[in-house]
Amino acid sequence: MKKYNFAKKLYVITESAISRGRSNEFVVKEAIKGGAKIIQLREKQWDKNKIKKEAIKLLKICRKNNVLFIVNDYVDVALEIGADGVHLGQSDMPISEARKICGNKLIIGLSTHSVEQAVKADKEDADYITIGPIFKTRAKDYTIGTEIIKEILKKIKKPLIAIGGINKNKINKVLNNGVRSVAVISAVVSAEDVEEAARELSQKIKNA
Ligand code: TZP
Ligand code: MG
Repeated sequence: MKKYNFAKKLYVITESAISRGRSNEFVVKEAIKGGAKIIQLREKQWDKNKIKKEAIKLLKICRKNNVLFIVNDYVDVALEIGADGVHLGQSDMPISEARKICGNKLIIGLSTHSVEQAVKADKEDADYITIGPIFKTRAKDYTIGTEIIKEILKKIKKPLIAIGGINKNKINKVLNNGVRSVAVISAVVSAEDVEEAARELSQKIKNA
């Protein structure tokens, strides 16, 4: 497993369709200026070839800035381009299979949506776990709330990252429940001032 300290990091995920017509490259550069420390390329509507080309560009930006770069869904793309990691969901290939393919070359993140899933993920070979959607988000049709965070933190050892509907007004609610890192899409990529939005969130994470 690659060593990385996930504590107190702002994790920004791309979604070009809600980035106000700005490129992922632009958004990622601005987010990094504002303090984002982990970037994930996540474009659910794109084919693998387009994702690979984009991943190569974003990886370059992340490398220059000493920022972690994760590819959503595609273990093979992440490996081929030399990304830092891959992020998988509950319906993607099992973590054990992904680990067989990538060995220790990639960080593996896993999305979870309940205490049970998070506890199970903690026993598997994932390097970090996301939990969400905490608040209402356009991406999902349910929410799990903030209380679950405390319960999960008591039961797991791996780094936990909260996601889903988190913005500058709500971030303290998740940080107050003990989570140390936060992942966002719209709060940063859809912001008029991407850099400033990332800075405000990063500051709140640092101060927590
Ligand atoms: N997984 C759980 S919620 C979510 C994902 C990918 C979407 C988060 O987007 P936003 O805009 O930060 O609510
Ligand atoms: Mg997936």
